[in-house]
Amino acid sequence: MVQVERPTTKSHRWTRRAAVITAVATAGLGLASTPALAQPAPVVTRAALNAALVAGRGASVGFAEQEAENATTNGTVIGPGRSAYTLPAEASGRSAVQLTPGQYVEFTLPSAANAITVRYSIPDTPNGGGSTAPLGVTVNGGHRKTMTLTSQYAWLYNQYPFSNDPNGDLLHPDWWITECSCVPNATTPPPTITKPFRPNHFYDEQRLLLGRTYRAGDKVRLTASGTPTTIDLLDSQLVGPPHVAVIASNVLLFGADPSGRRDSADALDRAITFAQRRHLKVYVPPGTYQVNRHIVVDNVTIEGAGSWYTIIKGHQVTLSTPAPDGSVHTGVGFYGKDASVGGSTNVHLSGFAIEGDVRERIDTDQVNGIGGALSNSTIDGLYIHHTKVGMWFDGPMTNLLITNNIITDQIADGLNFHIGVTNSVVSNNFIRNTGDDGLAMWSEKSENTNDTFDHNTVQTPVLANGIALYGGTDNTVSNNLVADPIREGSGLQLGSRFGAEAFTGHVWITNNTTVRAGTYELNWNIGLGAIWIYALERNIDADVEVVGDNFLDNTYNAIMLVSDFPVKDLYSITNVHFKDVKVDGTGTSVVSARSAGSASFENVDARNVGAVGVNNCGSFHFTPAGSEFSLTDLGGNDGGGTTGPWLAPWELPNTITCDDRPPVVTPPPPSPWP
Ligand SMILES: [Ca+2]
Repeated sequence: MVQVERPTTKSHRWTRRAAVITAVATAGLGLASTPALAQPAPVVTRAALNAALVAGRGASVGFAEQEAENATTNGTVIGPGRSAYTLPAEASGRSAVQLTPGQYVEFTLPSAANAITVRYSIPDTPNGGGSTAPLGVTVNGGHRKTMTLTSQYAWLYNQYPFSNDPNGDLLHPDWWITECSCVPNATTPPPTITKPFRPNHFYDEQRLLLGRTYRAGDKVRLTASGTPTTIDLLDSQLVGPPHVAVIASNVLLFGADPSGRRDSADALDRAITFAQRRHLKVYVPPGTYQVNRHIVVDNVTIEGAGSWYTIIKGHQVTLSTPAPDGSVHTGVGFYGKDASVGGSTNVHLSGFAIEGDVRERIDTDQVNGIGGALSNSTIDGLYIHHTKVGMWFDGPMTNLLITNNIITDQIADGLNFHIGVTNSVVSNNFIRNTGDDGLAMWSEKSENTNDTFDHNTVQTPVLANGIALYGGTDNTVSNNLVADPIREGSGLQLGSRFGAEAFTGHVWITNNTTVRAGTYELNWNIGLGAIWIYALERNIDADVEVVGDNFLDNTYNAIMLVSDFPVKDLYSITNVHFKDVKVDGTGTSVVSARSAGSASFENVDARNVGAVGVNNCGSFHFTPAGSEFSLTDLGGNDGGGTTGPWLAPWELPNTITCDDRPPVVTPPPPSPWP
């Protein structure tokens, strides 16, 4: 992969430039340099971390990310805070800036830019459904533009599958809930349920081409007007000129409307048919194209001018009768043929945006950005926004390469390999604000085999996990960066659940970094681990190799191995191996074991550990023989925290140290490891 210039490099360069300006100014005035003349250097981070801490991990992206809480503002910084259902918890870095109308946050560009992405939240309407509000954008005090922010795609409430109604009663009064530690409709007197119940999914993001290129050091100011506005971060970048394909089946020649006024779905179909007959690719020039259904793709190449220029945008459409697959809506999406009719092959999609219109979660609806079965295919450089799942594949299928895409603001997963997806790679993609797992492999009915998630960045999934594997054979999760999972999930999960086939062969979890994971699990009322290995429906006994991973600033634990209490005597977790792992900061323990089984540890170094290094409950029988979970010390496991070395001899091999809810000791921020 091409290594692009890291934001820290840009930041240093800007600092030097600022120093030169300051020197010239002070020389002219004959004054000594004073702090008042120095410009504050822009703070560029990755997932709110010093980029040096995550070098080589996560996606290499064309934009620089700046957190609002590090910028100049006359508003109010909120957070940091990690409690679900709050604005700070869902913000990158668990902090943001709140503006009342007239207040601003101002970012200093770290490098030349002609485009920005703003991640923000504005309030919902009292009865749900969302509203819009203007946001003023100026550069160096001029060049005023207005973004129209919306909360129509944000703000969900209540229990699965969630609701847009802030005033609704519980969707499942027969489910146990943690808020009352009870089953509400089986409780007398009935508990009082606070409304809105479990508000979440507060943020959305929006892109803006600035219309010209500004320089490093120029100041982008965002000013709220009309409504209180929370700004989480700003991404800035220099977007290159539109890609032009001359020899192609151009959709304009088949009646597509780049103004977005007329429906262009049929025109795209005609351009695809022509391209297939003449062995051409399809080209979609700059413009916004209205498409309100699936475009079925097979044996075709479709190129846009780049995701900032070519926008395929649709309304959600209610079907008059449900589709055979159970959908009650349709919407914009590019779909391979269903695997039951052989799937599609040789499909290549690149360089466009898919803007959906999905505002509620209906799991039977096929309203995903990309769907169906795509073998021997590539998907590169798309921006997918406001669909249910960015990319959801139902195999069997094989040999799909997914690179350099951005998937944000989804109702459910970012990407899911479902049912027998094999020999496929997901690399260098950026995922933010999903309503379920960011990246998942779900081996339901048949195994996903020999797939890789490599060098992706996943930020702020508001529910579930950054990256999750549910069963499968010989799959790899490597070099990813996962930040800020919020509830009912964590950074990385290996789960035998959701009807998945067993893990078999090897599972490689290699050189990933998580930060601010190890979340609170509200249904269990305990803290999870940044990596969460969960035997719910089967044993986990494949060769699991966790090597070279860094778990930073864990809210609770770094590592959790658990079998749910009702099945604790049925399933175990064995054959898990941790090597060359760094743990920097845990609110509680390095390892929490709540299962029978075993794991080995070699060169697992930890510091700033807030509780006993190993919280070992085993399978909760507490016999004189010790815990049902044993640890093997293969050497080099150094460091610790408040209670001494994290892997002390007295803990080995299976000393019971079980403590459900140890106090949380907030660690210092992550820092370079000597
Ligand atoms: Ca932030």
